Amino acid sequence: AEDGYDLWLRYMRADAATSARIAAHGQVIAAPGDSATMQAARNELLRGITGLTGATPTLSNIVAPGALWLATPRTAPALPLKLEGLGQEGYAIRSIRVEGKPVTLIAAQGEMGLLHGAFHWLRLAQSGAALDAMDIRSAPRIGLRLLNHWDNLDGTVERGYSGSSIWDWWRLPDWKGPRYADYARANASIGINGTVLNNVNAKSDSLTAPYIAKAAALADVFRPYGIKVYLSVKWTAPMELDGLKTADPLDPTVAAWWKAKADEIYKAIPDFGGFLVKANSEGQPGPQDYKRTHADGANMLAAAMKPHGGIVMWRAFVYAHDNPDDRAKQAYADFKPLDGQFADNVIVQVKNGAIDFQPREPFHPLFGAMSRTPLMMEFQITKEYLGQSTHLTYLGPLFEETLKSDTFAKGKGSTVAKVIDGSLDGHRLTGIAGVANIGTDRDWSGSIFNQADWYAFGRMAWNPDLTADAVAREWTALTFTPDKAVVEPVVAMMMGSREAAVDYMTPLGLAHVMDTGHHYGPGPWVSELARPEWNPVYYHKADATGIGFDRTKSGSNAIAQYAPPLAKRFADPRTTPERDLLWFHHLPWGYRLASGETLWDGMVHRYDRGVAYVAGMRATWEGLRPMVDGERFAQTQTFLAIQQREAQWWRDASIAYFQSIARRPLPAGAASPP
Ligand code: GCW
Repeated sequence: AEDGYDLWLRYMRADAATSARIAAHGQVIAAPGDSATMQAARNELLRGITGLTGATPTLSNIVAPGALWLATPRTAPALPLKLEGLGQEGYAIRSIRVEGKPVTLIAAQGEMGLLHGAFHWLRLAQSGAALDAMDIRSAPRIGLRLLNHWDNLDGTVERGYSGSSIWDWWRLPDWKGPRYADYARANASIGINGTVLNNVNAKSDSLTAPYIAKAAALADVFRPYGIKVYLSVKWTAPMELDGLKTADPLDPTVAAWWKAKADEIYKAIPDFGGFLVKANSEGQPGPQDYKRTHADGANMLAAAMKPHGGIVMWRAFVYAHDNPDDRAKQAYADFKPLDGQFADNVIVQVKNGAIDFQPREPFHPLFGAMSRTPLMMEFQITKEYLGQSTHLTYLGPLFEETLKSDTFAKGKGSTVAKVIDGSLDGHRLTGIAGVANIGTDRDWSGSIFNQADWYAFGRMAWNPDLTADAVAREWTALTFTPDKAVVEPVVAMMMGSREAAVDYMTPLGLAHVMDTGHHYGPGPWVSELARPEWNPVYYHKADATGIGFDRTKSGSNAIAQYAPPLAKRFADPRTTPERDLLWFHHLPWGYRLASGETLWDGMVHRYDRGVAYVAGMRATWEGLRPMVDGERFAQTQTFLAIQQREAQWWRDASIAYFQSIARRPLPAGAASPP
C-alpha cells in the first residue's frame, strides 16, 4: 500500500523477468511441520511469492523440482550441509539438486532459523537478486536484539513522534488486533528477538496481575516469531504495590517480594525475557537511595530471575545528582568500580553517548572499560535529537560509526562491536537495544524514511559489521523498487543526511544545544534552568575567548576514562578527530582548522553546508517524482521542505547567538545573515 503500513514487506508485483525467476524457484513450498513458527514461515512465503508473482505457490510435503525446501535435522535427517555454529536462530540457504532437479534448501537447527531463512530468501527475491547458485550461511552475532519501547500505560510514548502506543492496554488481553502480528513479522524479518514493552520511566502498575495478563497476551502473539517479551520495572514497586516499608535490595522482604513477582510473571509467560531497569537516574528511585550500589540492586533482581532463566538489563544512563564538573563522567564513575561484581545473568545497558543520544558523540568510555561485565549497547531509533519525525536523517551511519569505533581496550582493533558481541572479553550474554520509533501512525514510524532506522537497527544488530550503505541499499530496494534509477539517488541522500544534521545542529563536536524539554529546535542560549547540566550553555561553554568543553587535564579530564592511546590522542586538539573537536576542547575562535580556516569560519561553513545538503535532497527527491507513488512521494516532499526551513532556523539562530559572543564577521562566501 502507499501509506507505508507494509514497511519493507511490501511484496509488490515484480517485473516479468524477476517474477519468472521467483516463480521458477518458489512455485512449490515444501515446509513440513505444524508448529506456529512453521505456519508463520509458510504464510510469509505464500504471501511474498503470491504478491511478487501474482501466482500462488503450492504447498507440498514432497520436495518437488523448483521447490523451496525448509528443513531441520528433525524433518530431514540426512541434510547435505553442515549446521554447526548456526545456533537456534541461524540458517543456511543453498541451491542443490534433488534427483537432478534444482531445489532451494533453507536449513536450520531449529524452526526459528527457518523463519529467518525464509525472510532472507524473500528479501533477495523482492530486491530482484539472482536466486540460483545460492550458498548463504547466516547467524546472529549478538544474542539479545531488542526494541525498547518508551511506551506509557496511558497510551502516550515518551519521545515518540509517530502517534500513540501500539499496545492497546485497555482492550488487552482479550483483543489482540492484527497489528501485533504485523509488528512481530516486521521484527522477525530483520532479526529482532525481543521487546521491552514499557517505558524505562516505569510505573509500578506494569507489574500488577492485570498488566501481566496483558503482557502475556502479547507474548502469545509474538512467540511464533521468536520475539520474547520483557518489562521495565520501577525500583519502588514493592512499596507502591504492596506497602513494603523499604526497597532496600539487601532487605530479605524486598528480595522475597521480587522472587514472588518473578514466579507470578513466569507462570503467565513461561519464556519471559527479563527486566530492564533505570535506577537512580533523572528522578527514578534506585538502590543508591538505600546506600547500596547498582550491583546490589541488579543482583537482587537477577536472583529472582535466575531460576526461570531470565535476565536483568541494568541501565548505565545515570545522572542523579548535579554534575557541576562534567555529566559525561558519571556513568563511568558509578559503574567502572563495579566491574566483576554483577551476577552472571545481569547485563549493563550503556547508552550510545555519555551525554545523551546526540547527533554525534564519541563512543561511551564504558565500552572497553568493564571487561568482566557484559555490556549491551543502547541506540536510540526514535530521533529525539535528530529532527524527530520530519527530518530525513538516516541513522545507519551513526550506528556504523559507533560500532566501528576502536576502544583500544585490548590493543588496536578492540572495536565497540567486539565489546558488545562478546568476542573481545569472551562473554556469552550479549545484547543490543534500540529505543523504538514505533507508534499508531499508519506508517508506524512517523515517516517512510524513519522506517529505515528501525530496519537498519535490526540488520546491524544481527550483523554489526554490515555497512550503513549496504543496509540503505537493501531497504530502498524493498521499500521503493530495486530499480537503480531510484536506489542510487535515494541511498546517496540517506548516506549524507546524518552528517548534514550534525552540520546544521551541532558541528565540530558541539552537543546538547537543543532547546529544553522537547529537544527539537535550537536553544544554545538557554542558561537559567535549575540544574547546571540541563542548560545548553553548560555544554558549549562559548565565551569571548572561544568555544567547546575542555575535557582534557586542564578541564574535567574526562579523556582519562578512555584507554591510554585514545586519551593521548584526545588530549591534543591537533590529534583529536575534527568531528569531535569541541567535545574535548575549548578553543579560541581564531583556532586554525585542518582546512586553514578559523574555527569560527569553519563553524559557519558547516551550518551552511548542512542547509545546502537539505536543499540538495529536495532537488533529488523532486527528480524521483515519476518513480515513487503519490502518497509516499508527497509525504517526503513535504517533510523535506519542513527540514529545509528548520535547518535554516538552526543555522540562523545558532550563528546569531554565537556571533553575539564571538564578535566576528561572517566569512566570505557564507550565506547572507538572517
Ligand atoms: O534522552 C533522555 C530523554 C528522556 C529519557 C532519558 C532516558 C526515558 O530525554 O526522555 O527518559 O533520556 O534515556 O532514560
